[in-house]
Amino acid sequence: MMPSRMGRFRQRFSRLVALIGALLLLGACSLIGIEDAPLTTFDPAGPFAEQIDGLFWPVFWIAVVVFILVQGAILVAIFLFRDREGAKEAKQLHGSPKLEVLWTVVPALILAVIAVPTTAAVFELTGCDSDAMVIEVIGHQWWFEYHYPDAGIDTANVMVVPAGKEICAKMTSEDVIHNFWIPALNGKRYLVPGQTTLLRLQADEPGEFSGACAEFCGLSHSLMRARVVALDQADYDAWVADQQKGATLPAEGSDVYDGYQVFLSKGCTQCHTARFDDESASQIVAEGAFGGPDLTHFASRGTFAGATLPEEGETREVALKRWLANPPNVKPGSFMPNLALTEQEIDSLIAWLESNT
Ligand code: HEC
Ligand SMILES: [Cu+2]
Repeated sequence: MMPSRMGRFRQRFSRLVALIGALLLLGACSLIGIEDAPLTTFDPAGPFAEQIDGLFWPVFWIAVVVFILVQGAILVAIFLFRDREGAKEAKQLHGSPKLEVLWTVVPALILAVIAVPTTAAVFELTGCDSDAMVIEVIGHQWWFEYHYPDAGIDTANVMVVPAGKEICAKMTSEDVIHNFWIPALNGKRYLVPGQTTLLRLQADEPGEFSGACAEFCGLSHSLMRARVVALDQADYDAWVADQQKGATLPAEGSDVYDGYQVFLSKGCTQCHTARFDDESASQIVAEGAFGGPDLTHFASRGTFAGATLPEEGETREVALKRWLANPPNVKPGSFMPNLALTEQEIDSLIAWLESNT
């Protein structure tokens, strides 16, 4: 006999539900399979991320218990009171004040208990210790700038920190709202134009930690990433000493010198600062003026263009060629324009940029 229209609909519907269920299950498995998930929150590397992790698990297990109790009660009710031959009619009732009070009060109590450590954590994670080391974080479309007020360092894309020390990130934005997020070190926090927001960060051990802008901020939002590199104290001190120096002014006649000349003549200095050991040669973009990353120590940074380049498997040279040839092609909407450089100019520029260690 052909199944009725209703029967066919039911069959299709239950197949669809099964398919969606299977896809969700597979999706969950694939997350478990990612060994090297750079934005995982389950791999805290310091006390602040640990505090969040420490909140997540108890709340998760409370939710699991509630889920099992509620789903179990539904299954038991379905089984015990199913329609079958000779079953008595169940007791018919309307409302049960006792039960209703119970299932209102119990969840309210659970939520109240969870709210206490959660609310405390929200304040603790965003208020800095008074002796923490300050790094100013400035959001730009689409890269993060880092300013070290005590050391007088200005850098971009890679925030270098001493391991085992608390950092107080004092954050703001030059354009739209951004959000700074390094999952291994703390939760997310907004960067708001005209305001200063605080976020404490600490990595217990030396290492590299990935992050991203976590608030939609325009065309290349997905290409606004961040990286924190934690060094032990001696390496950190050496890094600071290095960054405080100016770049070496290239000697005339070298390939590096040609690149430096391109930098001077192609309008790069309108947006990019480069400080030199001979200070009279330094090209400085005024603080607060529109511009791009400081290029004085460009080659000391493991990544550039909003911590997106070079891509995996790509050399710095290839990535730089792509970038200098047409920035908006690499990052849609980029405020670094296509400057119509020749291949020769690009090669020279790369030689100069990569000499700025
Ligand atoms: C109108 C301003 C402007 C001009 C002119 C300009 N740039 Fe840029 N540049 C930027 C901005 C903004 C960024 C950051 C783009 C991003 O990551 O989204 C950038 C990024 C870069 C980067 C990557 C730096 C890093 O650490 O991420 C390099 C290298 C660079 N520019 C070199 C040059 C050179 C060389 C010239 C001249 C040929 C030049 N720029 C001209 C605005 C400019
Ligand atoms: Cu952003």
